[in-house]
Amino acid sequence: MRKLTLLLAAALIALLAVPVFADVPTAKAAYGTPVVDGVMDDIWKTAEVNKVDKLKDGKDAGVTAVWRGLWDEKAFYVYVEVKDTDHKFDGDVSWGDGAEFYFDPLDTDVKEYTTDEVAYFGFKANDVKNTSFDGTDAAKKALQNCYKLASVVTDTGFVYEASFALSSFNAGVKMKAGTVIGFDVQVNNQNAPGGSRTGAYGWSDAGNAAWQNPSVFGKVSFEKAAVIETATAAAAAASPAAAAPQTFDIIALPLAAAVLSGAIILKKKK
Ligand SMILES: [Ca+2]
Ligand SMILES: [Ca+2]
Repeated sequence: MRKLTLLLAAALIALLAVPVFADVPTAKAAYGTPVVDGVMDDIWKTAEVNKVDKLKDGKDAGVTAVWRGLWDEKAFYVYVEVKDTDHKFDGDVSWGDGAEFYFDPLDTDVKEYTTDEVAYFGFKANDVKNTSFDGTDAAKKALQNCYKLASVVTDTGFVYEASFALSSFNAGVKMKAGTVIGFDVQVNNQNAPGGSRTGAYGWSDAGNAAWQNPSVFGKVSFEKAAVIETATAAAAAASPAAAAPQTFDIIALPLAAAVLSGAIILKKKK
């Protein structure tokens, strides 16, 4: 009987230990520093790919999108690729083809935008200076002053690359491995005349609630730089142009790029 009581108590503790955010997605941001220009750096290839595929508003028009995250001691970086062949930018900022970035960098899970720890903004893909921020006055100003954003419009879609100096947004944010932030991406699509949004897709938020409720954001953890323990890889990365078989160069060059960017730390075997 005592054993059963103990088992029941353990089951109850396990249940209570399940975090309240269990239903929001989690993502990993790899370590490294890209150039914010809308062009994919090699370092982005080391980052996890996350789908922005929850239709949160309006109708699905076949638009698809993915995002990746990186971090370093200065900033959190985001790279979003959108496939959307019908470009329209009419009406309000949130109605035209574009995107929105949501932040809860201290992972507070608050349920409204009444604290300075949370804020978000949106923009149209063809004019990233045409923005719309929301949050407290202090939070909006802090977010406005901490980011860089580039957009590239092609026939087949849009690319957004951005940096967010989150410790300047809020001094309490620790830019180090193990940090977890609240974050979400929304992709807006317009493909009909009239200046209205056709539909919107979210990474985490599936109910068009993120603009009112930061607790629906997903979670992003800052991962440690990968460590590869090999003596030969270290030698190859230090001198990628050294005479070596061609097949080896194919591996050595991206490896060297990743090492230089900080995503991979080569450690000589002892
Ligand atoms: Ca870039
Ligand atoms: Ca569109």
